[in-house]
Amino acid sequence: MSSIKSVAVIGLGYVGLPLALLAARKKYHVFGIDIDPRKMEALHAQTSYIDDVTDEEIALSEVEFTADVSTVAQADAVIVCVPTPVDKNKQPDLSPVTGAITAIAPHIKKGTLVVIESTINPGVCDEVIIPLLEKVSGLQVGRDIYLAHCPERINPGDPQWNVSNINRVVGANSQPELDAAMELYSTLIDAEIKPMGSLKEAEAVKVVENSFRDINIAFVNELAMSFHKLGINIENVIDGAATKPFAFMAHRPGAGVGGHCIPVDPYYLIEYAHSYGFEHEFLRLARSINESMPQFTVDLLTEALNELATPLKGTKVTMLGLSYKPNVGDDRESPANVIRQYLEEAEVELSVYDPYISRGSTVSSLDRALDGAKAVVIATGHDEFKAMTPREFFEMGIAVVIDGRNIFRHQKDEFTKLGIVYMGIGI
Ligand code: SAJ
Repeated sequence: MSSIKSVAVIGLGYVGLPLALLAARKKYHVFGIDIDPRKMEALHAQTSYIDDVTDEEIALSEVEFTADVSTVAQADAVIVCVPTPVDKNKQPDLSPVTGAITAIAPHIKKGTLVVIESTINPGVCDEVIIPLLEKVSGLQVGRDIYLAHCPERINPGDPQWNVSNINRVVGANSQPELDAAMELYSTLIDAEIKPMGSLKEAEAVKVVENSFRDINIAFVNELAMSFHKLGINIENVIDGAATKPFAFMAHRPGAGVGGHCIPVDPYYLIEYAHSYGFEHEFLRLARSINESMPQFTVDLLTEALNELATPLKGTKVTMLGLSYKPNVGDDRESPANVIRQYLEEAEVELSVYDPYISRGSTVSSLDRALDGAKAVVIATGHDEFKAMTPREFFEMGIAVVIDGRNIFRHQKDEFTKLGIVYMGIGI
């Protein structure tokens, strides 16, 4: 394997674009490839479409942005960063990955290192990617071309952790392939690069770390629904448990689990193990608990309006937030979309506002969103919402606040004193 001087990054989303820019800063000759014409148009206009990437970074970068996949022929390494969503039946959808492999395979040259960063379940490299790569390229993986897996770990909106400083794992099926990938990533990432024993081990790391998060969130969500009936404040209890300096990791209850990773990755492992005859009952149960939280949130609204002898139907309700996490504009798998669907089915008079997602909002400001509303459902904990006070809700005539992210957990009594029916998730 010749030393790597040029890198092609396929897929310029929240994973691939920061990676391409990083590789260019590390003085690799970088081709940034994406088939989406809108991305190409934005990049050539030096305009960022990723929250964590500035226009200036694009303008200053040496990356050659192109939609022409054949440019991979000029690259010593090709890194695949395309999405791996699940379909509506929660089945893993590998078509973006197989599409990318099919597109690059006819053009990659002998000696190329191919790295998959997309999140894939154990077995996809061995059972899907290698056969496809060899069939379409006519080259033999492990001999003519090398394959490694380095699962992405981007955390959108995180001010501390970014593509350059997050520890990574790298897996391959032979020492020369592992060495080549370790050499590449050790020049890109200023953090620990841990070699894994195989492609499968590296694939398993990502789905395990994100399933770990999903089951821990499900744990506190189940406690929240239990404690709602028991009259115990789950957030205070978690604060108490978190004083234990070891063997406890605080997670927080909420209106549900969204995003591109956490609600998706467990299904990769669930489905793969199922195909080999093992049922991940625990992972499935955690998924079903987390997927029940939007309904629990709407049930709280019904319960609160009942206290005012007010039906859901016809009531002016404002949902604040569409994004799956605070202070970013990303509603993929967002629980807010499920809450919205339930509220529309209940025929409430619905306003929706998310400062980061105008396309899904029905109004363009917080004031307009709250104007005339009787009830508010907080689905995302954006800072703009947190900045409000109970008195402001009162002065706007709001009678019910359902706090799906417990952002006002410390002002619960203040709401009550103002005569507002306030309910959070387990508090
Ligand atoms: N959530 C809870 N309770 C929690 C934590 C999260 O309900 O205690 C919800 C959030 O509201 C959100 C969803 O879960 O809807 C996912 O939240 P997240 O903080 O995990 O956000 P992500 O999807 O951006 O997760 C990323 C992941 N990074 C990668 O997969 C590469 C995840 O592995 C990280 O653990 C996470 O960032 C992080 O630590 O912030």
